[in-house]
Amino acid sequence: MKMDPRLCWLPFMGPACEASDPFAMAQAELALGLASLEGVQARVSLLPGRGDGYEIKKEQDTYLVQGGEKGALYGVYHLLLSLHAGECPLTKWNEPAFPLRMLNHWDNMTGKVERGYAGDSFFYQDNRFDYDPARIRQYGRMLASVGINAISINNVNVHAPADRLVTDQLLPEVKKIADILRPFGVRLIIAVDYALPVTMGLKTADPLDPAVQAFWKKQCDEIYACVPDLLGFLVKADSEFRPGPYMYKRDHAQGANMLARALKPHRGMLIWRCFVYNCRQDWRDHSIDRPKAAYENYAWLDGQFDDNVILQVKNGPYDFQVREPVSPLFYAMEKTEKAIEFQLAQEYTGHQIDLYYMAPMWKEVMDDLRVMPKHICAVTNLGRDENWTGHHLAQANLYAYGRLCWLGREMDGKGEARRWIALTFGQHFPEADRLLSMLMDSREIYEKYNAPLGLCWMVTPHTHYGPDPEGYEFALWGTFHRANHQAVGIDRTEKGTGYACQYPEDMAKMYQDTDTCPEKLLLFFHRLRYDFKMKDGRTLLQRIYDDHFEGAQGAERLLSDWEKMQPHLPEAIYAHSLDRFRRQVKNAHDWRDIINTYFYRFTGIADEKGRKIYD
Ligand code: GCW
Repeated sequence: MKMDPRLCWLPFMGPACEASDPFAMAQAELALGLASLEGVQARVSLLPGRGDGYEIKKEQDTYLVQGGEKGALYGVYHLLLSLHAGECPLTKWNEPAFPLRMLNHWDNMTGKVERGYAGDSFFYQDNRFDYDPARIRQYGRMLASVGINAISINNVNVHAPADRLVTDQLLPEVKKIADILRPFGVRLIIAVDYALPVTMGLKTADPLDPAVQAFWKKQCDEIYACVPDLLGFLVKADSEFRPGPYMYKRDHAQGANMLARALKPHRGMLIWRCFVYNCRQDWRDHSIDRPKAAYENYAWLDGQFDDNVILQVKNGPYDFQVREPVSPLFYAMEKTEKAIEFQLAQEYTGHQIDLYYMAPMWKEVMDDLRVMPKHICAVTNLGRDENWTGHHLAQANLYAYGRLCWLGREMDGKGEARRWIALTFGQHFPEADRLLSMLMDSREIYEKYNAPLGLCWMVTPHTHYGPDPEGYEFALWGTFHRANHQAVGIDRTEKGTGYACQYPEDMAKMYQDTDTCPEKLLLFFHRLRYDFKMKDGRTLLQRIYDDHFEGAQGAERLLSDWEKMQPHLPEAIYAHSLDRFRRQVKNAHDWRDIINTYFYRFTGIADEKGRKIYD
């Protein structure tokens, strides 16, 4: 049996409507949505100039959705989703926590998605646009239903021919996508290649060169003539072999402002990623420490960026690892607008094979942030697969991410998971509680069988699935743990690399002291002996063993829980995810055995509980 291609948390609506603008879409979607709800009456009206906000009242027997240009549409989805989830839809005036609520596609025009685990791109194939407009509309609906309002449509690693998306060669195609998504309130962003002027015939891409400035100005004039509401550009510069201003001995404010000035007359934004680090590091050299890189490259530039520049910073200082502290850049650069970047694509969190519900992690990040970045972004987990996300349950991450964008700190990950289950599997799904526990436990389970206590990077190089404790240890990416027979980890205190000192003083103090450093981050900040005593009296080594046995058991439990749900699930969904849970168990066993053996071989110390650790 094939899965329904529209399968998502809006299964009750059928194909998405076509309409000229978000308010017309709100009216059309409301009419369509009401057809699936017997006896419900509702109207939607526009409050001009009120943007993304909305409220929902009830007058006699009729729900009244009132909202701004996009708000009316968000309000309609709020009404429909609430009713389908069995919740009261009434709400007072409601506005999103972040003005820009973005997704980044890492889609290449070949059709391959970098770090994509849900099939090929649904925009491109064979180096050209190739999509089903109905599916793009359905995508627009999914985005609007949770309030996401901007997407970048190509990989930040811009490979030809995607570098031409900003030229007349491909702009007409970009326009078509923009036209489909505009009525859903979704604006496009294009990832640009900093070296484009050179590819197109100039001698240089130096941001201070007048010819380069004129080039981008002309390009922007052309772009905005074609797509007048393009949100702007996204740039990965001087990172992992991408070109950038450093090639011309210019700093990143000079580099970013040049593009920002070309965009400015069109009210375009320049989104500049801060994922800049030395990716050719020698393991013998202890003087550089990769997590320090973003702060070192950017903090000193505070106040120098134009007002239409947004710095996009990954949530942690490394790279979407299972457990990292919040990037210190979020506590610096007060005068600079920032966006926080998460990764829904499960690059380091199980490839959408292993179950990993992210909302609890986002919640921790939000709690640790003192000042909220102004905007929010995430790398998508989407592809051409019929269920959009590879693992059907990974859809919960896209849904919850939208809710995070809307609610910010107020988002309740458990409540959103419950709501997603009700919408996807029905309000009266008898296994809702079991599924909810599976989602809520999934992060801890995964973390336990992965690299211990914030150590990071014990993953198979390149693919990033499965364990390989020394896979990166002598490689050039700057991701070392330096385990030996006595100790493991990098000392990142002031006595070590000094990374911890990039935080505000009180936080630096907390992280530097093993008594106050959160246990889950101990090996991120400290180099510890295996006999280090944890708070509960266990040794570090025993804690590592215990976590790995428990994590693997957790994965087995997820599988058996899923098996118990079989009678209540559509066969195709059951079978599809069953296969993933089986693969997850195998993965968890590999992690458990390889990590435990790795440390056992160094220490020669057996598990206190006598469980099997291989020689
Ligand atoms: O985590 C790394 C990924 C790269 C990615 C890069 C980035 C798009 O392994 O595939 O490139 O991050 O964020 O730019």
